[in-house]
Amino acid sequence: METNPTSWPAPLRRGQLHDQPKKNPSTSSLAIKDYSVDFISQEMVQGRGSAMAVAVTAMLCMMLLHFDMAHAATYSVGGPGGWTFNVSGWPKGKSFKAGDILVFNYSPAAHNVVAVNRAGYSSCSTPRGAKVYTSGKDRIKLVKGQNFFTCSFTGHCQSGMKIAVNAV
Ligand SMILES: [Cu+2]
Repeated sequence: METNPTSWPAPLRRGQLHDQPKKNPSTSSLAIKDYSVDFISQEMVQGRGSAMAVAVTAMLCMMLLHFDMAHAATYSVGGPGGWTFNVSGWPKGKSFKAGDILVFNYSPAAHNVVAVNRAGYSSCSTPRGAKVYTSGKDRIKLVKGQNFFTCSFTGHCQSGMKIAVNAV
């Protein structure tokens, strides 16, 4: 064997890694251990350590973002068109959670937002004591279950200016 006891175990270069255990079978476990330490240090030198740090940071950001989204989402009712006629199909296909915010954008001269119950939604009537919003940029937090909103300007609800949103 050509092992030199005075120089071994010395840090291995990458080219030597596979050969060393075969050359010295009696100390192969020690050689492999040395290999591992050397391998990690080379990874750090080659920048893979920083790549890992970037990956971990990215994952943490995604988790935070995900948490924030799960916490509360904000929706503009009606999309770019805002709160207007024939908006009743807007909630379809979307999933809402309690605590999500609906933003109603509209001209206060032309419309309003009324939080109604199921009967008010169905018959386009305004229950006594219903909360009426008139800012034109109302932000309304969804409660768990069904949330119903209409516009109480004459004929508007009948023209599809109403939404039913189920929040889980
Ligand atoms: Cu209206």
